[in-house]
Amino acid sequence: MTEAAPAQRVDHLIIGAGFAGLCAAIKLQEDGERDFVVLERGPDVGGTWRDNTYPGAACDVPSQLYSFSFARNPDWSSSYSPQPEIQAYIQRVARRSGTLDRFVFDTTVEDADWDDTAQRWTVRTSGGTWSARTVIVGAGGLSEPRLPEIDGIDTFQGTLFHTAQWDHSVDLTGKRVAVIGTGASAIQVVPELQKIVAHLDVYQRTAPWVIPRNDRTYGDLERRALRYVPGLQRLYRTGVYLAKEATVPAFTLWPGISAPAQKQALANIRKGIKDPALREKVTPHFAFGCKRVLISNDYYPALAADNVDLVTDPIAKVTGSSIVTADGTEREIDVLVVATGFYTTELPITEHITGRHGQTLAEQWRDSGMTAYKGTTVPNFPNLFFIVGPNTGLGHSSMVLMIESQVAYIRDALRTMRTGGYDVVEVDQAATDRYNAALQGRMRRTVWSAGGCDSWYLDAHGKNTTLWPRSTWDFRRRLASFDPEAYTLSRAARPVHAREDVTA
Ligand code: N01
Repeated sequence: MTEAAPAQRVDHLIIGAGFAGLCAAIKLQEDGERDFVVLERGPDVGGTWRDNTYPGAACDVPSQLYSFSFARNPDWSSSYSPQPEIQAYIQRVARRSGTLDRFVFDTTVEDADWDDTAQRWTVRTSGGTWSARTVIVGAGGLSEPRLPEIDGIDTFQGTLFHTAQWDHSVDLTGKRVAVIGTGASAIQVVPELQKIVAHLDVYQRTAPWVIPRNDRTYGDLERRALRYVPGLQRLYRTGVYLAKEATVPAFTLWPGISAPAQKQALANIRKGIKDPALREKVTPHFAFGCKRVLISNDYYPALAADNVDLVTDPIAKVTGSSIVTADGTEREIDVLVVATGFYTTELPITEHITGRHGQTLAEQWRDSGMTAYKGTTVPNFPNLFFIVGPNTGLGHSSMVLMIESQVAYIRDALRTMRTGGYDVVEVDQAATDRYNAALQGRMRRTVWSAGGCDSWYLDAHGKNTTLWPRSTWDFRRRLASFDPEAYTLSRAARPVHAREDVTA
């Protein structure tokens, strides 16, 4: 029997090389840290923007907000960037940051266990074992595709793939294709498929709210101005940021104020679809904003096209070559595209992270649902930090803003450990409970909870464990500096409650 190779030791181990992991790597390096590694299961940086390559994939958040504040991009081609541009941006930032030599690609984290004796994490991966003092999880909130559980789907003999795992080797031209789902991914891919397939069936379970896209191409002059006029891009970005933040109360306090936007969405239906029966089918029956508000100019016209059917009868089963709906209708297809979203409230990675008492994160969260302190730290999981953790998602703006806030907080935590000579930092249960009680109290009033819909924001108990119910500015303020009074910090031998002894 061959002996297992010894674990490679690092100070910090980052999981994931998307916006989150990359931001953490860049900022750790800025702080003078070099003893860290970024493990990435894919072959490149980019995360969700590397994976989602379906036709039409683009950002539904304005481009100006979809970049790091420390690496603004004057070169976006339009106000909503297509996926290839975002992926190229992430690659460029990674290359220029000088951190890429710390990235290990094609390496999947299999298990991460806290070793209370060594006071370190043991991280087993497809490429060997690592021992790290701290682990930063930037594995993404929308990174695990969810396949629908439909009777017979595993017997389908044609080609089947998820939008996040697009099979570019399949030529869809002239094929009979079905798309299951009508969320953000579906409404982007449907218009592209409609142009090339022989026939498209779109299976809708719940009609989404869709407002016009209002996209605009940036001219050469405009791009030059953004690049060379001092302060212009910052000003533009601030304007877009404030416009987005102004919509927060419509989601969190007074849903009534989104009435004009809802009117716009209804007008969008009338503009795109002439057939009254089809208009009725696509008209949502829940409050505007309860599910993610989608933006598109070409989704409704695509549904109205002669080669497209919108199917609203529930799917009964999938056969070897068709989809059968509850009314008994059988529709033959060659290719089945599932646009059914992601695991969001039961993140698969949590089954593989084991804390102080031998319990996995998934086990700890089984009854409570995902809960963390400031979306970042979890009791019983020392020296573990989440980026895009529980209740850090947004219904209105760019996740990059949240990522930067969390990374600032983590940096300050590490700085506190460094300067105070602490080996272990662990958030207190009481602080976590207080934080989440306030957060969930706030959540009750939001349109996501009270708007009469089911969505990926809610877990199996109907609890919203994914979104942040305030402004991004508020989140940033709360995470601006590490708050040791919510933690127990300890040196190798004796635990010290932060309140007793914090010099940082
Ligand atoms: O996934 P979704 P998505 N049978 O969960 C339906 C981000 N994103 O990939 O509404 C039949 O929103 C489901 O129906 P219902 C963005 O944050 C961003 O589209 O649950 N149907 C729904 O219609 C977004 O919110 C961009 O009744 C089934 C759809 O599948 C998030 O990713 C672009 C079903 C799933 O919609 C997820 O979007 C794309 C079943 N068994 C995505 N199961 C940007 O532009 C599910 N559905 C930045």
